Amino acid sequence: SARMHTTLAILGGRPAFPDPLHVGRPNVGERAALMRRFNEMLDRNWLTNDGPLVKEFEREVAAHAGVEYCVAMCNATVALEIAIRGAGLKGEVIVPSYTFVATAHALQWQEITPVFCDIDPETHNLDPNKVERMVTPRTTGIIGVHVWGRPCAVESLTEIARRRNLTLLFDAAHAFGCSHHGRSVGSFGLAEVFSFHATKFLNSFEGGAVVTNDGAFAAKLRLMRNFGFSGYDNVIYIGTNGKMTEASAAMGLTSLESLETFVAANRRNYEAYAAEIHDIPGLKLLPYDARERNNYQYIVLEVDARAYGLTRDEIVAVLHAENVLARRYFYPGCHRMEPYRSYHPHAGLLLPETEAVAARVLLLPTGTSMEVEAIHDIGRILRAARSEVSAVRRAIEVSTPVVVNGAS
Ligand code: T4K
Repeated sequence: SARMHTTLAILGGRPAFPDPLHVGRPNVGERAALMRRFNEMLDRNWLTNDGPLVKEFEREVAAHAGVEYCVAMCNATVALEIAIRGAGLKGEVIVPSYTFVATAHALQWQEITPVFCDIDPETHNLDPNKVERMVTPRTTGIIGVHVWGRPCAVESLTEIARRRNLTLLFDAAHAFGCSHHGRSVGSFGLAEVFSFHATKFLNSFEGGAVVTNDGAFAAKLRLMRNFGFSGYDNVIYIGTNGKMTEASAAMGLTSLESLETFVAANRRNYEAYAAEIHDIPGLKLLPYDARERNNYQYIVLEVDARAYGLTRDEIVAVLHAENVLARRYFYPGCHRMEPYRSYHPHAGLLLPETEAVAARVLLLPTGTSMEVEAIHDIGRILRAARSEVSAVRRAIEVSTPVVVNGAS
């Protein structure tokens, strides 16, 4: 771990950390178990196409999520695309803009219009009170996102979907291992989609899955994942290649065996950050509901620029100078990314809370590779920056070239 120097790096001191601390360092389980699975896989010479490790991983994920069916995929973006297509969504689908752009792209990729709905600033998730007014005659569905693994307003969305005859899916990319009112995320709506990307709580290098209790839907997705093949020569749907490899399933199964270790590390980090941050004016650590199961995978800080004295972006500059690579997820919101920005240039007018949250959030490094001592150092940096606000601001002003709109 790093020693703290008295001078902040942005003011000319040496960076607190010699090597970058990333948001999204993978959690890796037992290496020997992974290598054993790789060897067995190579001995079998069965590498993909619904192999035994993928089948085992699907059973395990379904059991963890408390659902009947799991269809593993190559990543969550393709899993979303296949679930959306399998559910027959078309026209318009209501989604938050405050999400990773993949949620919107999975729709637009198949010419379905994502209609961006504003969020509740407390939860960072779809505001159910604003969802219904986004419904038009072209609306066919709603995709709720459990941002940071904190479940969205499942009951209200379910009720709106039922009343307006809409299909409800959930992007649960962040929420493997989390619960809502004691029930595991995975069984809400028609289906939910997990991501097992390297940066996620549970990783399979790349990977994703659709989980559902609807057997016919699961069977359909299974065919669509494999080009629509039903048996050797018989194609009965349009399909794509969404298959998970055996190597990914080997990693996923190995990760599953260490889930408790991952949660414990994340939780320890979360508590260490909470202890550092609770008395710094202008900074708030987004809480997890202690009555639920959480994976504590994201350390989400909200900056009140007036109370702290520096803006979120200025704090990010301070941290980056120290080699703490804080991230601004999901700035600036999908509606400010292409092609959505060009299609709907005024979407922001309906998304005031999305814009406000995207302007004040930053994510800090956590996970099994993060040490508590480093979190103490980050706490000291955040306190030091607050006591030297004007010097920090001057340093940023002279070092940051004026960015001309449109120039890269
Ligand atoms: N829905 C939601 C709500 C999502 O958040 C995501 C993905 C999806 C859907 C789609 O799921 P997938 O199709 O990916 O399964 C990252 C991830 O690539 C992405 O999976 C994730 N959300 C998103 C929130 O974050 P980037 O572009 O920020 O990734 P990148 O390359 O900057 O990686 C983050 C940091 O992690 C790096 O700075 C370094 C570190 N890292 C990364 C990798 C891959 C490592 O240390 N080792 C590694 O192997 O999108």
